[in-house]
Amino acid sequence: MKLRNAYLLIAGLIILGSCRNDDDAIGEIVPPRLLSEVTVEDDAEIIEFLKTHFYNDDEFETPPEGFDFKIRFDTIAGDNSSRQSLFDSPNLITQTITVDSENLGRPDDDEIVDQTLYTLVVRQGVADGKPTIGDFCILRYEGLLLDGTLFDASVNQPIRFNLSSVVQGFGNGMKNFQTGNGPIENGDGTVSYDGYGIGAIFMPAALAYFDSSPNTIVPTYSPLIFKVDAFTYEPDSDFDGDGIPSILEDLNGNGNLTDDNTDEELEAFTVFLPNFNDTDDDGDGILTIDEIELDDDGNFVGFLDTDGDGTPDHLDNDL
Ligand SMILES: [Ca+2]
Ligand SMILES: [Ca+2]
Ligand SMILES: [Ca+2]
Ligand SMILES: [Ca+2]
Repeated sequence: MKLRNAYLLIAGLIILGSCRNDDDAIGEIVPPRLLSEVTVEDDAEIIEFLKTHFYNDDEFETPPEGFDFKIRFDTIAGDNSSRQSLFDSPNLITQTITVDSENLGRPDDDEIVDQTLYTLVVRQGVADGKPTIGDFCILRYEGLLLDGTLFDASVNQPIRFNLSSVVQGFGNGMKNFQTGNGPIENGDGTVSYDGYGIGAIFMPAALAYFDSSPNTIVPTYSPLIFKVDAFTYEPDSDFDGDGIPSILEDLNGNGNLTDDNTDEELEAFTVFLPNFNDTDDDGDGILTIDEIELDDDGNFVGFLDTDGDGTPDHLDNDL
């Protein structure tokens, strides 16, 4: 699995030409592209795909015997001319997510651009609740380019993802899915799930790999599709074990845990640890778990504000 954190992108990275066009000279350096420009292009490509394709909704509505509950996309044409497009499907959810070029390793571009994320929920899961980007989720996935090329997939067994260690569009798409029941032991060492959420997430490059590539198949600046099966999730996951459910460490509530780093200045010459991955969020030498309120079982109860200045103790390093 090569999904990666956007915050790991290196500023000023020079991308060698991927030679997708015949007139690209070998070794030619492709200048970095602007977030604003890529956004418009990607959204147009995704909408084009959504308007010209349909999925096997008939099979999901009346499952034929032996149906594998996999989504299949096809072009609206010929015998399929009357099929409802993905774009017109009542199962398509759109979300707006604001992306700062700084988080793509481009602070000098100084751009803040809204992205549209499209999630097709083909079947909702039977379990209550939906994962957040602050949770671990057990799932299965396939990553595709818009032309249908498979570039990545989980194989065989379900995989467990921290939804903030994967590309931003993935975690934010997963939060639209109710999950299912399981794990159910199959008796041969494998497990399965039933009643889980099924769908696909369509994301612009700015919510995926932007100017980098997870492998040689994915060109830079590619919009992507992930087909997903949302098996189950772990509510109130705590990625750094500091006692705070990770979703509560998205301080600016923007669907991105990687851009909240309270002690960023202190970490300027060391390791940059966003709060969801930092056990001492304010860098005052006192662990966060010792600056919050927990019950006798160690479960999160709430924040403390000892000096009453409106900043909770774990984010207040002059306390
Ligand atoms: Ca955030
Ligand atoms: Ca930090
Ligand atoms: Ca933390
Ligand atoms: Ca602290």
